[in-house]
Amino acid sequence: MKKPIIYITRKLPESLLQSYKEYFEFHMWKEEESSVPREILLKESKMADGLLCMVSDAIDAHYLTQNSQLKIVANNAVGYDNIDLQTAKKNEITVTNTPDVLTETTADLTFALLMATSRRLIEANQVIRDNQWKNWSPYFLAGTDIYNKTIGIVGMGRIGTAVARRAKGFGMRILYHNRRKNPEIEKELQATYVDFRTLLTESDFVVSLVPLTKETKHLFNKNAFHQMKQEAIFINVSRGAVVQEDDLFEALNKGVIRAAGLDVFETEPITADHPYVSLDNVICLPHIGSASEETRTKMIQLCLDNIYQYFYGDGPITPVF
Ligand code: 8YV
Repeated sequence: MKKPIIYITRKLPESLLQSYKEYFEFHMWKEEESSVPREILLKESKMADGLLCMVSDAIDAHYLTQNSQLKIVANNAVGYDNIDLQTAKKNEITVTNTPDVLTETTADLTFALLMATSRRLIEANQVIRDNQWKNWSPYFLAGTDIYNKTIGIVGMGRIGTAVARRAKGFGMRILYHNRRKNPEIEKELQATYVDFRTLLTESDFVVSLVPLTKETKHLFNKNAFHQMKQEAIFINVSRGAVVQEDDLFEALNKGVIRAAGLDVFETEPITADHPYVSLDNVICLPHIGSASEETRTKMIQLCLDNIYQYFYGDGPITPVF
């Protein structure tokens, strides 16, 4: 069998590709700091049998129609809203993602944002850097507690469950809203299923872990923020577009809610002139939910294993469909 050609949209460590080289011919975007431009992606993919891509690559209907010869698209992410699944199906292109391997790492980052927003860690660090630690006063940089508070998790999938386990360890009351109830989690973590409105009104921390779909686009809008407690902290580690960004800006700016910790944005990357950056009560991170060295390596390995199993094994390990 002729070696299948795999196009990879970012520069990956050669060491990870090494053991697959006897099975595949890899073509890879070689620049460390940039993503492959659209026109090059379209051109390079033309001769490929498989694609290993990132969440910021738009694998839309146009791309998949132009490259209908592809057999597999391996997305280096658990989310796959960047891929037009309908067109992939129509062209019989298999799509895979990277569930499980990133669950705990992303839950850690969720909690890091929760702690950093509630205890104002970034502001506090800045005080030292600006040489502004002048004295001690009782409410200097006082944040708000996590212990004994209510967390409301919207999207109780793998990552939501891992966040709930951490919340239990922190002595929090756990509410969740999901497409389906999860009786096991309710039993294990004493989590309570509630409707979306109850979750918004009763939670001190509202955490978004929902995938981006037609139903969840702009789910967190003016109406939602106005239902939250004035002391509520909003955390988003799923997709930027589940939030109506102008509404969140207004809610934070006018004190409708207390603070927000955001790892994702509707259009990425954002720059320092994004309105959020002007606010002290927001922490913005550059989409690093799964960014630990160990997890990023596992994700790439899973993509490569999916591609290997598709061409040489019993089929991909983690297919989306
Ligand atoms: C990205 C993510 O994969 O898995 C997801 O859905 O959003 C992240 O883990 C990561 O930013 C690399 O593209």
